[in-house]
Amino acid sequence: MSNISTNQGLRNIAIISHVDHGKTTLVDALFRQSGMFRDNQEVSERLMDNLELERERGITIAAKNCSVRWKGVRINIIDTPGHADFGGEVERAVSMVDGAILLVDASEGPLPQTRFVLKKALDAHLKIIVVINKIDRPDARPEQVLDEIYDLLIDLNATDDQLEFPLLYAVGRDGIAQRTLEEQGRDLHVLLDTVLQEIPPPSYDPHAPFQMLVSDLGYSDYVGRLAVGKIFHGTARSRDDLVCLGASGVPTPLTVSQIQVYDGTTLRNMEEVQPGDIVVLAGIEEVKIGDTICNRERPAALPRIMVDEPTVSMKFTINTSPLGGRDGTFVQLSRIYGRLVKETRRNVAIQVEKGEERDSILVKGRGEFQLAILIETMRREGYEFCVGRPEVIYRYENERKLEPIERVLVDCEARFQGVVTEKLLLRKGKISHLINNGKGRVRMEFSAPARALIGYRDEFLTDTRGTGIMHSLFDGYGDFRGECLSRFTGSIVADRTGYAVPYALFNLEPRGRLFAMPGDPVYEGMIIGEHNRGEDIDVNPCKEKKLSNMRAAGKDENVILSPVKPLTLEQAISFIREDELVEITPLAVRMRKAVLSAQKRHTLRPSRLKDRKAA
Ligand SMILES: Nc1nc2c(ncn2[C@@H]2O[C@H](COP(=O)(O)OP(=O)(O)OP(=O)(O)O)[C@@H](O)[C@H]2O)c(=O)[nH]1
Ligand SMILES: [Mg+2]
Repeated sequence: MSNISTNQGLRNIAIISHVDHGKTTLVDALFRQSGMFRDNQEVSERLMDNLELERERGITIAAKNCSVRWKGVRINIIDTPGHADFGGEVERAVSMVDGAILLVDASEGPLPQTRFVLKKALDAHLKIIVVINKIDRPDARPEQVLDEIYDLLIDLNATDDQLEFPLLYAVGRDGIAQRTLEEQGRDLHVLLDTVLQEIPPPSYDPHAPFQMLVSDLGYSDYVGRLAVGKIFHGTARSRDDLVCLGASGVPTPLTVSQIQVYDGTTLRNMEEVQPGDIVVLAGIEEVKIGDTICNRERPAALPRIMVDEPTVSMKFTINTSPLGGRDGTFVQLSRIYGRLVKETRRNVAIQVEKGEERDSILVKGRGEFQLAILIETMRREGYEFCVGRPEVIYRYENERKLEPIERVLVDCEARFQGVVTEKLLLRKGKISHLINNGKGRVRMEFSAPARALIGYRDEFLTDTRGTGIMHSLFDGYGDFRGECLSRFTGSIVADRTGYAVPYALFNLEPRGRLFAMPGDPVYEGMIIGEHNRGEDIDVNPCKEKKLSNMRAAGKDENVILSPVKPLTLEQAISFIREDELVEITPLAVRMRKAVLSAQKRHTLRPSRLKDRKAA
């Protein structure tokens, strides 16, 4: 009696790569060529990037399922994000598939996140198809990139089997793939054929009862909570009575109210679903990612999805600023907490707990960018709150303090090598590799504490005049490398409530970089600029010029101010220091001291009394 069958009519794959190597664009082309659209149908670019923030920023944030049909086989495809902060999405995706297409940019070659996603795929024993993409780039160097891919696989201890990967070259944007560099591909048929030949169809035990691993959650206005995942064994029909096994192992009974499969970018209702398929099941409200939905008579849990631990945390509090509570619909701590808990149900890489101090919530994730995206999403939903500086999560091992370390890859013009090295050493970085290609650019690799990199990216871009490329990847925990400042400048802080006026701002310009513009509301304790020096200064941004009889009043308004670039949410989050907060409302992002009153601040830190005198 055979214990293994395969579902020949199906393939499940994930598309993985470093950020921007062309995953979502390739999925578009696969849709077009598998006959999903009418010939004349208008189809938007990067169809799978359907979240508002994804379209605005041109990146994928959440992994998403879809399917194409090829030669009678339905191929379930998961488009994953390439940005390191959304790595949890990749971990979720590999739990649903039997193979992966690894895209590597023909010019950039494997980068830190290529390593991360490839490691996840190898650990999950997925069959890998390597596609060297964007060979149309004028600076493409596919032969070298192939060598680098081998090096990477060897470095990741790939087996001989894994080293014999099927290889294709592609221009995803034009919908072209080919087996060799010489031939001129015309379409993606060779890629689709390779998927059918090389990726094993899902296998299952024909005698085992129904078992499905919940890898994603959704919501429908009609049927409520949706559980998304792969059926490992067995079949299910609408109205079946099943159970859900949570982390505690206690079974919760459920009746299937609807069951669907992916059909292109939409869902199709099914009467019965087959083993190996990725399905969307309705009928249970209380379900979490990692749970197993299975048969009532013989319930057995599948291993829960393993995700990396969060490395960064941020404190959320209610907005206590004088301007607080005006724009937001949801301002109470309980509402903010409820929304954050809801996020953890969908997003396996985020954790939420009540903070140590009263009225605070601790949110943990993989990076400050991931948390910034969450904050931006909440703000657009009408939430209002304050957040503190992102802090890395330390670990302790027998008295040893450990901190998250990143592997940092820098590619910049040789003339900037000095300044970049200096800045990274200042941030407790250590250089591990330096390659000068002799053509004016250098590649350097550092290992640096994650905490020191928060906020460094902007500085790096300024230092390299926007031409430098920097990638970083979490590289495990290492010994704490000692204190270092997060920012070497102080803040320019407003000392009263009012509106900023041109005359006062003009006079403050020599003190540093201003963020406030004339007419902006300000309050005591609000940060309106970055001080040139290390300490804070309290200033009066509302001060009008004293009118004298000698001059016409209007003249004072005629000062010419330097253009001001207000900080974006992400910049603000990485700008603030430990004793500062970012105030977030649906309409504004402001920075402030945690303690607003100047007097209280200065009694807290007597050493700063002199700052006040300076002002
Ligand atoms: N030259 C060239 N550019 C391409 C090709 N495919 C995609 N691009 C461009 O590369 C950029 C990134 O494309 P995406 O498809 O969003 O990349 P992605 O891998 O999905 O990015 P993330 O999901 O954010 O990791 C876009 O500007 C595309 O137009 C290609 O074959 N050749
Ligand atoms: Mg994408």
